Amino acid sequence: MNALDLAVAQDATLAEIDLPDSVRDRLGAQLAVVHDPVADIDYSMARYLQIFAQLPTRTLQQIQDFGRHPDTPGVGYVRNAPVDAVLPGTPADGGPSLDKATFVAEGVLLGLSGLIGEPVGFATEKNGQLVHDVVPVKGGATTQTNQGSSVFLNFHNDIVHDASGRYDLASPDFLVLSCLRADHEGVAATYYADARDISRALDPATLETLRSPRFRMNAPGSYVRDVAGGVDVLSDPVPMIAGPEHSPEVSAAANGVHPLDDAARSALDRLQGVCREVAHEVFLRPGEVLLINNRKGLHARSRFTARYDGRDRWLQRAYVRRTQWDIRHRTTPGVRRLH
Ligand SMILES: O=C(O)CCC(=O)C(=O)O
Ligand SMILES: [Fe+2]
Repeated sequence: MNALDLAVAQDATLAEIDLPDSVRDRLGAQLAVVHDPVADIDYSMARYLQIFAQLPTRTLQQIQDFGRHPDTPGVGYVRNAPVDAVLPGTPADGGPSLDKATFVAEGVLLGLSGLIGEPVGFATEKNGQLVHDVVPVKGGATTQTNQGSSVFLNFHNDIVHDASGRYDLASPDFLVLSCLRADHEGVAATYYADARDISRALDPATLETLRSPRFRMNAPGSYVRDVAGGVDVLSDPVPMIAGPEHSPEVSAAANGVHPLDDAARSALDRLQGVCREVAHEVFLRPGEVLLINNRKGLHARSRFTARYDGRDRWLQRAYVRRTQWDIRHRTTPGVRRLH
């Protein structure tokens, strides 16, 4: 079903983390008795830290290294995490689910998030929630958003509109995607293209163009729709790839990148092509989690068929910052973690 012919995983940019059954069961038993974590999130994060501290030391280190070092992989694939004993229907309309009786999935999502940074919410994304439901939504099936299903969601990173004119500054350092339910056919793939692999695969002239400030990012679809009345809000001209050759940062808006000239337009097309060539491909299943570095690489999603029958694909997502200090100008008074 999948039309993409993608390279086999290159281990330097993908970290594979398999939890032993005994660890899964121990985590699952402890997470099953934690109530809705969002009600007292700082307490819950402390509790999750205690629980996840029981991971095998090397696994714990691998996840911490993923969060703290520039030279570690851009994507981490965690398998065999515990799941909720009973899973209600996939929420409609982008969530949230009101029927979840246990919070094991939330614990896995936020517990892993806490090992690499701090989960944060953005007022213009999923109402500022800390736990996002990524589910297909009928009205959004063909959009370049997390609601889509019938179109390929192009390689992008999750950016945040900011009054500074730079949308990469306030954006999450990481996103964590945890699978609660796969799509009906099991064909939905998530892709990750690391900027190091992208840079190696590009010809020098294209790379130089992508490294020059000849692109304007459109603000996220939710911002354009809910705040800007449907009118595009473009960033200042920025490069798409920046930083030292050994640790490049890449940024591409899902809601459209506006190239400033013809060379920039071709470079942008080439970037999407190269991403497909170098990307890691993951078919997320329940109990599997992707830790995605939102600066080291771009992610994408294949098409899949949604039925809107309460059994569609369901991911939970968290946005994670290493620190909230640099985005304190956006803080909502009295509501910590909301920007
Ligand atoms: O559905 C996926 O696999 C990825 C969706 C996505 O890009 C996101 O949630 O930010
Ligand atoms: Fe995304």
